[in-house]
Amino acid sequence: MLTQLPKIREIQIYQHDLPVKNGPYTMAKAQVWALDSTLVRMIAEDGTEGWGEVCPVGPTYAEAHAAGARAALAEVIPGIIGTQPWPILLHRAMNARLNGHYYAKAALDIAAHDLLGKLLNLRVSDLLGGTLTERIPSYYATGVGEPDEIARLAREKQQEGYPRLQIKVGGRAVEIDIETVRKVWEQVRGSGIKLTVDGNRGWCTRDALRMSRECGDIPFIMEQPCNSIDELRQIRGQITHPIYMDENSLDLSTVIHAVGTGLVDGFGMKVTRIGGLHPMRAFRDICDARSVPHTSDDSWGGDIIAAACAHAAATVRPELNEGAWIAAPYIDHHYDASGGIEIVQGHIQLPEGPGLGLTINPEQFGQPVAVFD
Ligand code: 0XW
Ligand code: MG
Repeated sequence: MLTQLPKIREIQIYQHDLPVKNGPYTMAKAQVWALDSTLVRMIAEDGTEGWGEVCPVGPTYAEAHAAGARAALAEVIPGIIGTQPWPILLHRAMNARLNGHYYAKAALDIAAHDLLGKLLNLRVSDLLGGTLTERIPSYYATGVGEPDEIARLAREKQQEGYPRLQIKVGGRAVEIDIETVRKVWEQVRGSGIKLTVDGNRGWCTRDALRMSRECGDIPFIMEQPCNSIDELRQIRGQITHPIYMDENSLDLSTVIHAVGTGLVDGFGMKVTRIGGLHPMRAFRDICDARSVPHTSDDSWGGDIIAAACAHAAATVRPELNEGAWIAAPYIDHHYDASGGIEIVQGHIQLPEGPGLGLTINPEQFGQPVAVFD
């Protein structure tokens, strides 16, 4: 007799504020002081529960915002009550009620993976195909800042053990960005640290070309320098620096096109933007097939997002693994008081327990903003 999974009985939505420690956090087109996170608690017929989260880093970073996530969740959740928490069934049921809005659906996808792992006594990384590492590389992302200060921070983070640095640029004169990158390089050159310069869509093609020409001796990766795919294509043949796509990689179809046409050399991928861990697995395998490096992170979020990113990143072929950025250094509390996800010497230890490996007490979030059963 094969085991049938218990069905999803109830889903609760919570709202939770995450103030930015030592804020604001500044990017080319966004400055944030506090983030509005949305949590979902998925409870099965037998009382087992899974947690999911989505936390856009403000309303201008991506085509996503906190109130939009909650509205989309209210639209899809009635369609998944009574479904078994298998990812394929879940995504079918969600897509039958709402087109797109992947970032909102991702919260339910993450909760279903957590629940599934708890029901089967397996870690999420194993559900995703198998765990390749217990110690996941992370990276430090500076905000846009004053050149000497960013250079000092870069040195400090390199010495702390981070294997990779992401320098934020854009939203100001490109001369200051160039000065920043040159000063960072003076501090970390020879250390072996990987370097990315992230424009967060903030440069015009002229500025991206200038940065590449004036820093031709510095081996950085240029991440999402301009706003659109067409602009990336326009600079692609004119620069020698590798290009990674982040914000433009909105769905698997775009990823297939970008990989298939050789438009970019890698991705900064966000688990929620692509729709959760199930599509993330497909994304990982597309990249694996063409040896395309990528991150496995998100734009912001607490322990739930951090754990989801860590589990996804633990399954990536090591040569292609650009690591998992998590927001923990900017958040002053954990959802799981004793087993929260932390960065130690630039790396994240994969949690040991089933599912995401977190223990979460819902009382800390107050009353749910919506309950569906
Ligand atoms: C560095 N991140 C992963 C965090 C911020 O949300 C922006 C993002 C990125 O790479 O663009
Ligand atoms: Mg980025």
